[in-house]
Amino acid sequence: MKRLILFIFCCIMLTAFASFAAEGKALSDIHKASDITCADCHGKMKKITVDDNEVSVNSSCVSCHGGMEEMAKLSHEEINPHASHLGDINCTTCHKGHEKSQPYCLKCHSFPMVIPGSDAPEKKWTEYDPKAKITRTETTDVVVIGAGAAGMTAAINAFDAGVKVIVIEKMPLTGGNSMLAAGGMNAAETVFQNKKGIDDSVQLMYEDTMKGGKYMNVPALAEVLAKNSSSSIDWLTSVGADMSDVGRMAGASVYRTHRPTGGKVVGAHIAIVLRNNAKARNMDVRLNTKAEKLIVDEAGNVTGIIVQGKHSGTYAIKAKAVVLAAGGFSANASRVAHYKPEFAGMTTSNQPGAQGEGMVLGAKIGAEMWGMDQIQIHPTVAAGSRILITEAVRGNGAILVNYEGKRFVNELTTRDKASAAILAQTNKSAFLVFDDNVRKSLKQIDGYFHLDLVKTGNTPAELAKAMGVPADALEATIKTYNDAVSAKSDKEFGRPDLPRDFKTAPYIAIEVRPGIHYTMGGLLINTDAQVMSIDGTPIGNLYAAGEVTGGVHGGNRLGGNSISETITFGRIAGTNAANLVKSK
Ligand code: MEZ
Repeated sequence: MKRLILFIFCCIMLTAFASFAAEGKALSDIHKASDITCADCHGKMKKITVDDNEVSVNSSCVSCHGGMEEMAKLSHEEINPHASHLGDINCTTCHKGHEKSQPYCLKCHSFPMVIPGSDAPEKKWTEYDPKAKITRTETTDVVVIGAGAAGMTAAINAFDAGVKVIVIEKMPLTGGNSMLAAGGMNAAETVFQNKKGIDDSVQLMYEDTMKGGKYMNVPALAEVLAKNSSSSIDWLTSVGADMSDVGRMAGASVYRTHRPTGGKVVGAHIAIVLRNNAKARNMDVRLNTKAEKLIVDEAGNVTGIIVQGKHSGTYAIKAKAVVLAAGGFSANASRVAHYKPEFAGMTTSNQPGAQGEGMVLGAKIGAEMWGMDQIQIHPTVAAGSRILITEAVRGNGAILVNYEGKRFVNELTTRDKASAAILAQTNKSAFLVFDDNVRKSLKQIDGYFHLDLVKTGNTPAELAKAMGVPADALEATIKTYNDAVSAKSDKEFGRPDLPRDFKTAPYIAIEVRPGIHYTMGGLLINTDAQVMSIDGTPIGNLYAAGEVTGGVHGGNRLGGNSISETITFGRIAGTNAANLVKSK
């Protein structure tokens, strides 16, 4: 009965929404027209105030409409955002009361989806005004800027070391770009490699990382990455992550890319685990809160930050240590074009928040910037989209085929080389080609079907027709490749790992093009995750971790090393920040 009432209520609301959407109304107007008052959403108070996490309005949404699970059951559309991979996020991530509502996923995807209030005016962050009134000052031990994997890891480690932590995140949800990480996390000498009999070493991971980075990496940082990778897997496991599946990424000598069972997407899993850990500890994580400025004392030591809360305005947080974990700038097209004019106009695999403001905060107080023009393009972003087709698809067996129906590169070469090879082909694109056995080996491939990115055929010739490539050429390519798999040797291109031949229908293809994926440059740190200044000394009280930093990956990052970096340097930054606080 309760369900029926809820269903009828939602139908009435949706009908009302549909008619209002056409008139450009915000959600608050739509509610008002259904006799829902301000107090129904905001509670009875003399002056309406909304906290930056929008907790009270979210609980009002849930008390009327039900939570994500209930909402997911009401929708029978194929694309069901309430059942999405983002986990338990605020309703207000997508639905806004007084401004434009927009499904968060539409910032990157182009699903045919309109939600109530989607044609109301958009609210943007106001430009930082140095003269803005500081409305209040709070104090804490450690403040962490950014709630991606690096920031949340740093925050949880600092919190567990016994200090008071505030995390700020400008986006309406935690996860950052890490949430989109698909392939996995590189680590050497792990329990999971051991169980599978994989012979790997810290030294080999270090060498692969240096070679992949064209030996431009800061060696000591690459060493820290490799040395701590196994304990980072242990730490993630201890907080509830499943990193037990081990695959292989381009540029790696062995299977060392850890991910959840069945080859599920790693980033969303880790983001949800870290979010749940913060929740379980009742940590102070402030969404919709943007860092504006690092506060420094006369000696140049960082003593806090000035932030802008979406609702609460400009305020200061005084802290004994600050951890910058605000990510890279792959989604900042003009900044990318500034450093790499040849990448202008390219798509990106990144979430819209990846703008690089954290680097600017550091640069403004004299931080040393490392390799800002070292920008990585990922070879396989689905053509015409922002959807990354994980390297794990190639790792699990897919080949790259051009419009002439031929292979043209060792698919497991590094990203820079694979991208350059694709850009040299007809249409500057290529197809990932594989069979149903490869599909079954990697759970996340089902998502590409769901997103309608695949072409299929019951035979190689049928697939060729769907792709618009010559059938005889594709048939010959697949036969030659299958022979190479049987012979365990790829004479044509020297692919080092040939895990599966293609004999099981349906045959599958996804058209791909390179897209901006990762910025290797950023704030130079030392092995203690302290941010270095241009005069070569660490900046007092300032730590950094993740993509906001530069130097770990050199001139080209290996797939799977990013999540590895976020967890390892996040742990180091959080622990060292806490130790510093305790030593004061
Ligand atoms: O680390 C990455 O960027 C990665 C593994 C991406 C991917 O292709 O899945």
